[in-house]
Amino acid sequence: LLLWYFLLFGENMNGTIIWLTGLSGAGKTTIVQALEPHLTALGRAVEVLDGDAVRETLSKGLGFSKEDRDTNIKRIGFVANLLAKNGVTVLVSAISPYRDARREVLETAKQNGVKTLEVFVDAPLEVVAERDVKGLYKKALAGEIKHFTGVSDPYEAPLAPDLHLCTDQQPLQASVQAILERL
Ligand code: ADX
Repeated sequence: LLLWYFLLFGENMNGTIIWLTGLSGAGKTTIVQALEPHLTALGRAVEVLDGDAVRETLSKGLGFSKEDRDTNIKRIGFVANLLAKNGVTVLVSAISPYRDARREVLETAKQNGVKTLEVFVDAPLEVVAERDVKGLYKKALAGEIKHFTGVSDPYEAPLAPDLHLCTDQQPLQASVQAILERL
């Protein structure tokens, strides 16, 4: 009976948190959007927590001071953990510039028996500023936005990420494939 129970529930209880960190415009959201259908096709329950979207709901009103960013990451981490404990594969895309905040969330997840994958979505500042999808780098470089990550605010790159994707050097599908292989 125990074996039956384990086979039925034991392996499937815990989900996974795939945490994408990196500068604005590095490609986090794009990768998540391309990855999601692959995971759904594998029969996984998938949820996405995207910094931009979260800041319109759960983190509405928060700014970009270190304190507010850490609060944002704690909230995202809290929800990600609740979902992952119930078997969901959670895709997080948030700049999450502070190492300690990321570590705290991912360590809590591991303690809950949740699998974690810290993915560093990396592209040089010159490249993301050139892409400037949202026009924010232009403003930040002109001094119109204070505390902009990578320009006038810190970004602490992961020292030992589970995956390091250089989005200026490989196509989107290669990044998606790399994550799928790590899973
Ligand atoms: S985080 O630092 O708290 O993880 P998050 O990923 O939620 O940030 O939000 C980042 C998004 O907010 C950016 O993609 C950009 O659209 C917007 N944004 C507005 N102001 C800033 C700023 N000062 N620094 C970084 N991103 C900003």
